[in-house]
Amino acid sequence: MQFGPTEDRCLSPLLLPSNIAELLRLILLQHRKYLGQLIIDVRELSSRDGLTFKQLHNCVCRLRRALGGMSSTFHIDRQLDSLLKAGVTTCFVNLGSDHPSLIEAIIKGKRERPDSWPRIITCPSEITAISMADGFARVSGRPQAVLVHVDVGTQALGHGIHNASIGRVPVFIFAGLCPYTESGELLGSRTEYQHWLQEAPDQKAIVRQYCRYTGEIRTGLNAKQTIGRALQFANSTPRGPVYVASARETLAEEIQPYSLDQKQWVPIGPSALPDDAIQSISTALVEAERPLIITGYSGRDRRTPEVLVELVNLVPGIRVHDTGGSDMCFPFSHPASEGFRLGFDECTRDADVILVLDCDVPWIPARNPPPKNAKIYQVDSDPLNQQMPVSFFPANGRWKAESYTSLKQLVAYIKSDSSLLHALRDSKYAARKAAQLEAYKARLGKIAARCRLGDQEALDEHNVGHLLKASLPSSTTFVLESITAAHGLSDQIRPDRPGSWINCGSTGIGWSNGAALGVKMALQDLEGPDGPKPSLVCHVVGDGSFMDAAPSSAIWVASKYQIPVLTIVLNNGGWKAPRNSAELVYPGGLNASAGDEEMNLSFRPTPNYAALAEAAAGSEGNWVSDMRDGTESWMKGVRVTTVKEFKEALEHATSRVAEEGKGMLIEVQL
Ligand SMILES: Cc1ncc(C[n+]2csc(CCOP(=O)(O)OP(=O)(O)O)c2C)c(N)n1
Ligand SMILES: [Mg+2]
Repeated sequence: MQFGPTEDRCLSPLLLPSNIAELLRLILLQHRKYLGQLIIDVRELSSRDGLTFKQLHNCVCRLRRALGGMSSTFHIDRQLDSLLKAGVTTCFVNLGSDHPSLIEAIIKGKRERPDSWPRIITCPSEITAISMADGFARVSGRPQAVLVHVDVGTQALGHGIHNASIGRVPVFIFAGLCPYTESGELLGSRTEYQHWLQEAPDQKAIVRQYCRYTGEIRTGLNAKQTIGRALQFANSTPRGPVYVASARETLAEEIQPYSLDQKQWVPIGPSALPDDAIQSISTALVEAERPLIITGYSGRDRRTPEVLVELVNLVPGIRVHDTGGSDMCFPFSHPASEGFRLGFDECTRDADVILVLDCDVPWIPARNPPPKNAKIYQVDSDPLNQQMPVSFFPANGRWKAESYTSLKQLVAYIKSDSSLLHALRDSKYAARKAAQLEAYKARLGKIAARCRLGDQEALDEHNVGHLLKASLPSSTTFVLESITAAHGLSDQIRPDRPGSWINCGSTGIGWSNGAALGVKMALQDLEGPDGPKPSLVCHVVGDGSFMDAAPSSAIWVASKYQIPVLTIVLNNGGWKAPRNSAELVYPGGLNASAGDEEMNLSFRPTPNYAALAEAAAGSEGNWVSDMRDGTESWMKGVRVTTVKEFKEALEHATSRVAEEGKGMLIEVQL
């Protein structure tokens, strides 16, 4: 064996067995192009039995050090670097035996460049990790990274991946793959029992049908390109989750540092309506007798509600109905607002022209279909609902275009078309506007009448919504997962400000436990240390939803990383939604006379959610029911049953959460 002068010094004391020799030969072959003058005859290496893996590993490490002149670097290190350059600032991690190189890289990054290294958030449950990344992206528009452990961690993402996919949220997910070498052939090779047990035949298939892209990094040499491509898919409409996997040997591979020009790795730019579509939609809306716009996700782009208002103001009488409740798409305070109903509202029944704007389910065909002769136009980033096998909504015209760009086009066209402007001067438009205002006032009156606000009144979604609106600052951001209480809460909270109302928009319950934290983190980033006063995040969640997705994991994360959120748990004794579903299919069936217990919908006796929050956050166990007890635990849990108690709790919450930056959970017993 011959080495150059430096290497020789490092390796000469070693005696190596032949199997190590083979391993070294492979490593050196891998790096031959960097070594130049290095000449090796591995067959000359001596053999010695009984060398432990650790000793073997030490040999390899010494050899690596001997090759230090290569200035190589763990590719995983570059991978995190690549994410950073692509705008990923936070990694939500649930680590395992596939991640040693990642852990090394995390330590290295934290030590060497603590100020420019991604925040790494430890998430005891994967559903917390993906939901936090989901909530973060709904505010920032940027995907964050979720790192999970092989097949089991991928499966534990559970319904979080459905939520990101249906809810059109970009999330970058990375999972390790089992090592593909068994006997120490490469660094990263199998070292533990589970490495034989965690190799699913096709790990990516677990999530493929929910992802915009699934890929594998097979060599560190193009890791950045694979990540760049995945992020392009995540960020191109319809946005959604992407999944990249890589085996341990690949993650341990050493490569020459390289970088990509991020400016050349951009997603697809916004798409606009063609001229004929602009003309058809504009003309149809102006000429309609009962025009209706139905939306679901358009408010995700915070600029869109304002343009939608502009369009509606141009054509008096248009009504706007929000079906998804995913974002604040149109301000509730505008008389054209029909409010939020999950696909079921009577306003669809008499419309003669409908513009469906970024919406998956504009109506329920069996319950509130529009008239057969209604003219329907659809503008959506995914007009065919590509991942939904059955979705037969009719439309006279469909375009794959962005709602913000399209609305701007429609507004500009109407403003510049003299015949449309002339038509709009007809007195019927002013009359429609006046009638709309009257109908709106009558509706507000009905909504107000539903509240019972006496001190000793019991709580329901109406007075809870009313008190939230009345007591919390107007800058509050609501993150809601309130299921059967959602409509009532929306009527009372009446969201107006873009971004102030964030609802899942998909269906896997428990999303909000992590999402509310992600929302808060993203808002804090936007606000910055010298920015405006931090806005309060109020998380309102049904008891069933809360329990479904590792609440203790989310609360622990909130407490560890000091992410202050006000959580309101609506304790109505369990699930109400399945009762409604049963009644829709079997009105007057057995369900009509059955109690919750008989239907297996009851959580009674219910958990003590207030105590659960304190326990999960790690307080000392001195839980005291008086919320003003002055204890110093970061998380405070209280239970309320009357209007008076809830009012007092909210008063306390405003200073505790918004000003002191501490956590609080109010369990509302309905
Ligand atoms: C992961 C998941 N499991 C089950 C369901 C079915 N599901 C929809 S709503 C609901 C009840 C939610 O309970 P809660 O949050 O208490 O709301 P409530 O029905 O009481 O208003 C259930 C079980 C679902 N959508 N997602
Ligand atoms: Mg419930």
